Amino acid sequence: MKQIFSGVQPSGNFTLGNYIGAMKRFVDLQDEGNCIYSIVNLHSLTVPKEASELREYTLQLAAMYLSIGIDPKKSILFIQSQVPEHTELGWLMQCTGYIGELERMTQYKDKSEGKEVVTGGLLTYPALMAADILLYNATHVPVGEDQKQHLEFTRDMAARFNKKYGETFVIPEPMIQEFGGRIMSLDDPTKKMSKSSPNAGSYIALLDEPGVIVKKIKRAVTDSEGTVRYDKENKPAVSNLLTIYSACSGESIDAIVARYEGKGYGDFKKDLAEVVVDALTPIQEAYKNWINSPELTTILKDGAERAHAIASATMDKVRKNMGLVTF
Ligand code: AQP
Repeated sequence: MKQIFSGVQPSGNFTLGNYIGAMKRFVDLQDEGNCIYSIVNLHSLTVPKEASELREYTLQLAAMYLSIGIDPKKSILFIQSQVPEHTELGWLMQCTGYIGELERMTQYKDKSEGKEVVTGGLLTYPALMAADILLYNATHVPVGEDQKQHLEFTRDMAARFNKKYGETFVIPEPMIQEFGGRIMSLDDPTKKMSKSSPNAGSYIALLDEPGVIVKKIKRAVTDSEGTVRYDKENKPAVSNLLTIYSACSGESIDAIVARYEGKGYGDFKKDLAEVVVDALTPIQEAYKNWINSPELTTILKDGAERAHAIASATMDKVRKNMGLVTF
């Protein structure tokens, strides 16, 4: 049986990139194994936030998980900071990893570039992520392509720890989709679609109104060729739009390309907007109910208890193997 773990940061504006690259898949995986999904609020602190903002985004993400179809009867849904073993193992992972390894992470380089102030947490983020995954003996971790390097780091940490202290951790496998593993910005197909982008036109937020989605897709960059075809290298913008179309409609790229033969980008974009709106409307409807539901906190409390039971058993083993005295 697969043991599946993944997390999303509550940094607001969850995007179509988060959804297509990772969250959409979380739903189907509920029938393939034991799923544990986290709202990784401690990771969000690597870029400083207002307390009120973090609180709001945390509950929004919980509502979003439930709105896309995460079933709390099948899966464990919890807030990372409510299970203190994450920070404890996070520290032990910092002491297992090397500074050089952390400094090589492209996400650290990208997010620290040009910043006046960079938190220590931004550098050690992958150690906390390794802890998140290893605490639950995860065999599989569904993530977008941008997390591939962090997953490699997690695997290295698990192997290094096992070698030094004896068999303790399961070595997890990344689950990265070939199509949709990296959804690109609408205004620049060389950058990934990111919820913290200062330009709201570069991403589609899952809660964007239909009119906003239509506008954003209309303004999305394409190229001067005028032909709808998939060619990631020479036509990255159009290929990205085709990937979004395919992920939202369930149709193959070939079938979509065939439909737009001889037609221009205008028709394609108009239909794409419709397809995206159709995919997001049921999520947005469900969200309106979940965000105001008193059940939300009950689900998160129950999730934290169930997560804690697994995490504390792992930590007992870790402390014993590492020589951290317990009485
Ligand atoms: N553009 C993307 N394409 C495919 N997958 C993506 N993911 C993120 N962006 C894309 C995947 O979404 C999951 C949750 O991401 P996260 O919230 O943990 O943070 P992130 O990877 O740093 O994503 P963002 O949207 O860019 O957030 P900010 O702007 O806050 O840093 C992950 O599995 C991720 O791979």
